[in-house]
Amino acid sequence: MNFICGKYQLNLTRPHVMGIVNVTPDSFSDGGKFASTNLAVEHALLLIAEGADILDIGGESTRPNATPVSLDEELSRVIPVIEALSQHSTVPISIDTYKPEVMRQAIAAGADIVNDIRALQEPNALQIVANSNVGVCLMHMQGTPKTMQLAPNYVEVVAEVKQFLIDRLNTAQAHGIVKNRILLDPGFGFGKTRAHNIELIKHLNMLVDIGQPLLVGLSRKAILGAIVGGDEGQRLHASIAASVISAMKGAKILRVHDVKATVDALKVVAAIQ
Ligand code: 9MG
Repeated sequence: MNFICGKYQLNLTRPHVMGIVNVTPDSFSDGGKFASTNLAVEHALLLIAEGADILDIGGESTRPNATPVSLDEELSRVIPVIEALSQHSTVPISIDTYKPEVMRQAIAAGADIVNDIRALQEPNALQIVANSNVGVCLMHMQGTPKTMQLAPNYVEVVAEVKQFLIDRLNTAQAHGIVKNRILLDPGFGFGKTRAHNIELIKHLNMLVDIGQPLLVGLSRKAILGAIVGGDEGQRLHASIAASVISAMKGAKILRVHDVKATVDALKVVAAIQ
């Protein structure tokens, strides 16, 4: 199973690790834009050294209840990081955004993948990706980050998420984005209760059956905190368990904060598989 993204072609026979690089004021430095760009690039290069197969660069928090940032602010956070990384990175660079203009400028700056929590539903997003050679991750979300955890509601969560992903896959293909450029993602924690998330992990095979590579992001998420307790910094072991279970159930890309630990855990999965 090959995933084509920009100048890269990833063979997803073994599970791959996407390392998270948040370029938000709380994640790096309070020493201004230049300092936070440098720290983000340094962090990204460390994740590559730890074995990351992909870097995911994000300038706006997508946590529940997060306040949106302006287009200009997001651009000023992520574009310098992508420009710098595109000179040095040996792995594909993903831009985590739902804003079409950020997609456009990130692709021009050297991004290889668009990771879109809104699955290219914003006006013009489909065209921007279609008119490029980047890969794309289409994610399911009910609501928006501001509202999504207020009252998530499904009759049959797995079937509904699956149908949404199939619809977005078909729409992307109809706009000229070929299948081997597309990843699908159930969007753990995005408009889902604990029960919904568990149901989705349990039945991940139903989403694997769509036939596209699945990306899973459970790293340090509240669902894991609800199971093991503790704050975000205390969810490493639970995150590793979640990555291992997801990979064993067929996920091909794991989006994580803790790259080295996940890479080691996934080597064990690959050896068994
Ligand atoms: C940006 N972001 C935060 N969580 C995510 C997840 O689970 N999947 C994807 N694709 N992106 C995410």
